[in-house]
Amino acid sequence: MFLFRPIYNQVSGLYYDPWRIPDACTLWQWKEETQKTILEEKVAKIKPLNVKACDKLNLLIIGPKAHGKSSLINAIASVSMQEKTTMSNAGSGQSSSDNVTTVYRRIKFPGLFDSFTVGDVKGLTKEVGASSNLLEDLKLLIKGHIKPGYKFDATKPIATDDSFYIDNPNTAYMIHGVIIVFDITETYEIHAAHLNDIKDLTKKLHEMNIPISVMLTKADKLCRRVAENVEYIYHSKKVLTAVITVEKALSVPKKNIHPIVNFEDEISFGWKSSLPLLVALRACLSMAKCHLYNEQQKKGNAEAEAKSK
Ligand SMILES: Nc1nc2c(ncn2[C@@H]2O[C@H](COP(=O)(O)OP(=O)(O)OP(=O)(O)O)[C@@H](O)[C@H]2O)c(=O)[nH]1
Ligand SMILES: [Mg+2]
Repeated sequence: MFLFRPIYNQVSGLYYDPWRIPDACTLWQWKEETQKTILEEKVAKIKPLNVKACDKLNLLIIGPKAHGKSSLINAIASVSMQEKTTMSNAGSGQSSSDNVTTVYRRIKFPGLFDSFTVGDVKGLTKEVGASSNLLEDLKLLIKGHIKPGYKFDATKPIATDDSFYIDNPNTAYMIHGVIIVFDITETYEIHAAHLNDIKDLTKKLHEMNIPISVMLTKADKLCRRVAENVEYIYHSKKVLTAVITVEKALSVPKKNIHPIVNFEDEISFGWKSSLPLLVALRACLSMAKCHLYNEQQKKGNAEAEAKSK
């Protein structure tokens, strides 16, 4: 065994021991029961602590175009419905000239996931400065100032007299957690325009204390061992290298960076392919829940202080 491990580590493209144990609370096993527990007991049950004030946790998905944002939404919807579902148009992957998604959509999932929503927005582009108006819109959207249905305009950010602009948003309109979606096969050389845009946004998110997670899509395309068997995702050397690269480039802690596989092209999906996604989703939702609670506490304290004056 002692000799076997180093040889295995050297020749297989994998680490014998996983570089991440995805669920620290239980004995992690790639089993259907694990998927069922995380799905039904963890992800489906997570909800805001004060449901009267805000009954859903709002996540927002941002990232470069064609990196898999809409496919991720479809994968979440499919898991929620327990059957292959399409909620957001995903591209064919053949052309990268146009964004498929251009309108802000807030998706409520039919099925098990009724305690959270996911926002789908236009993707960031590689032309330097081209996303500056989109970034301004996203900052306002995160604060709850933009209604779903708004069509992004590359030439200008939303005006305060726009019919999709909300003057005084409440916590139910705000974003409680942001997921940066990034194609793992593009992490070796992150495009400078993407890096600048994402850094600009994450700086703002840090100021607002909004939790940030990164989901690295297309792990199956990066590593053939993951394509063979998704169980290798937490053993793959290539996947770990990508996670570390992103940690350094985006200054997001490693624990908040999750490799996943969307199953857009698959006709059906099994419990196994959805497991990394569920692990990632659970982590994002529990951070969003804490953030919303803290915001509500702050708001409550500020109101009490104002009354006492
Ligand atoms: N192999 C593989 N392909 C994926 C994965 N995720 C997405 N894709 C493919 O990547 C392409 C782009 O995906 P989309 O979901 O349309 O990307 P998007 O980020 O929504 O793109 P825009 O709306 O244009 O910004 C599609 O062909 C998907 O099938 C994945 O995990 N593995
Ligand atoms: Mg899209």
